Amino acid sequence: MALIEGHRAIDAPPGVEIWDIDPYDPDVQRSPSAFYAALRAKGPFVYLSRYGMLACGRYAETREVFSDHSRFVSSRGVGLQDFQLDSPWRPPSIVLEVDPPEHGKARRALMRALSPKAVAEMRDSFQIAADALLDEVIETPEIEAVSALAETFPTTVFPKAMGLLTVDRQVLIDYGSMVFNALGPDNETRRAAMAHAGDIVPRIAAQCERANLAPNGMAMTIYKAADAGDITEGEAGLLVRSLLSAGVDTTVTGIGNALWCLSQNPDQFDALRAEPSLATNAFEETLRYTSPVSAFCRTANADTEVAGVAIPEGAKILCVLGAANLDPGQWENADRFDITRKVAGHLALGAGIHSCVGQNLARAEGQAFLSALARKVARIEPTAEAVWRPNNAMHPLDRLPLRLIPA
Ligand code: OVM
Repeated sequence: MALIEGHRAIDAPPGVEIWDIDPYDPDVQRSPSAFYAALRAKGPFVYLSRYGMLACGRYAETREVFSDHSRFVSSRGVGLQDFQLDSPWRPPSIVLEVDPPEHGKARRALMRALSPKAVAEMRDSFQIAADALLDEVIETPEIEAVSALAETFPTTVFPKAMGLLTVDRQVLIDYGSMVFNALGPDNETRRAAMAHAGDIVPRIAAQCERANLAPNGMAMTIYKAADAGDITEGEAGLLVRSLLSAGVDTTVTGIGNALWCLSQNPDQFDALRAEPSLATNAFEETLRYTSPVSAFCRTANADTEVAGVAIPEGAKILCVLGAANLDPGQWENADRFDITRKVAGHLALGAGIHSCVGQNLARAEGQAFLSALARKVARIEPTAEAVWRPNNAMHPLDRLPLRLIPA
């Protein structure tokens, strides 16, 4: 049995085009739209010969595979490794990398911590922080917006919302990079992210401990579920680890990508300025248009079929959310960034039982940030080309040079 990147290579199913592209090639990752379009054009699935696996990028099949948790499981890993055949770099997440029925208990504990009510209580402080950050940044009109805004805002508000007492912003960002890049093959990008594991992993573990959490933060709500007997103390620690894994790089990327979208589409920024309440939908459209989480895998747990394609047990399927979110069969003027469009149904936050459990919190951050931007900035001008950062599961910016003209 041939293992490739920790999973069993399947043969190409009949009728599926064989494609030798590497979706994890840094050039593809920096500018993925041609890959997305070709993937959709080739059929409901392609066979990635380099990895002995399938990929999908049309909306219907991507949604079907991604949300059918009984046929396409998460417990065998949502990256290239099959956890039945190869051991992951860290103990598996008890919410991301697990199936029902175990999944439900962890998911419910997180849902309570991240409830609409809990998020609503944070909104005013997010808005104050966003307004203050923009007031400060706008003093120096020429900025590199990834570090000045996209990284700064979430790493200011998220640790406070969680109640982290010992915060190191860079450790949070670097750990997120490890978690997402680990989902790809053992390439240069993954190795670079993993190089710092020795320092970062123990520091993240410390940040997850009860003793290092404020009594009134969202993270402590998880430990309260342990006190109530709903989960164990060890499970509480792992769920706080999930919050730190999924809560920082995702929102950093969402906010950076929103700034990129608005800087590239001044008419849309004008529309936002004219109606700051469009901030919520502008953030949502950014999610559709740029898919901060660009692709996760599922694993077929038994022989099955989708769109007439035979999928064997053990097959890894790369679900390219970024391609589905730009499918012209699903979206009118799919490749236009339009902050007024009906954007419901996009797959940027997943679909089904594993859909992003932090989405209320992420949206609250995005909305506060874009609302501040709409009120405090008159114009956003690119001062140099944006540079995208290769990543094995996300589509983040590396550098975004901008000039912000005050309102
Ligand atoms: C986790 C987690 C959850 C969602 C995304 C993610 C790959 C990690 O539970 O650790 O990033």
